Amino acid sequence: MIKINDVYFLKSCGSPSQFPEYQYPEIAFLGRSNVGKSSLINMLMNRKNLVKTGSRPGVTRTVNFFILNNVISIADLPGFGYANMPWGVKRTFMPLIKRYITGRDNLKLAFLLIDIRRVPERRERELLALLAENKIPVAVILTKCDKLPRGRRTRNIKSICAELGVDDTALFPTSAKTRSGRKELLDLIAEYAGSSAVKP
Ligand SMILES: Nc1nc2c(ncn2[C@@H]2O[C@H](COP(=O)(O)OP(=O)(O)OP(=O)(O)O)[C@@H](O)[C@H]2O)c(=O)[nH]1
Ligand SMILES: [Mg+2]
Repeated sequence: MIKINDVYFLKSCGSPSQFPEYQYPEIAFLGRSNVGKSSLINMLMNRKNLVKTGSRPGVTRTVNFFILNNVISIADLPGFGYANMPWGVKRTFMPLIKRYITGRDNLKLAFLLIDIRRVPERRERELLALLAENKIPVAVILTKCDKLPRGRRTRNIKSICAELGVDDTALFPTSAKTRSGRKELLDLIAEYAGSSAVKP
């Protein structure tokens, strides 16, 4: 398990040309709006307000980069689905997310977050396919597990596995509220920390 010694916000980017250049291997947090990407980062990093979260979808509207322990970077992405922009325009961040996945050499591991109460849909399968094409390993993270009793949780995990065609060992149940699943994810992050950011 990686120990959180030092984590800081580096940069917020609305387009790929602004993405930071460095040698850190990067972990991306992907998933639909409101699934809990930003909350999970705060929970993992032991910080209440490192990243802004909110009850309405569309809180994160740029790619936000964080540096952990000076060895690994974390990218918090906007959700796919639609976000209500302040000036009353709806926009989808799917093109930005896809450009991030296909163009980001630093990207070493993707966390694809899925709300445990929902079945994965087309866009999640689309992202899994795009990540596979780009040879990026993926961990499927189930969020908001505190919202279901244990029996329903087990049933939903089964149907999510069936839908995605994966074994339940490929899924990581978590809760930002109860902090469950934190150790498993920090272990996974530790495996990638310190690896080279250069693609073979
Ligand atoms: N009960 C519960 N609520 C959660 C959990 N994780 C997130 N939430 C709530 O879900 C809402 C959305 O959380 P965010 O972390 O902002 O979600 P996001 O995926 O970053 O959303 P966007 O930035 O809009 O894409 C907030 O009201 C959080 O408090 C969880 O594990 N349990
Ligand atoms: Mg967010």
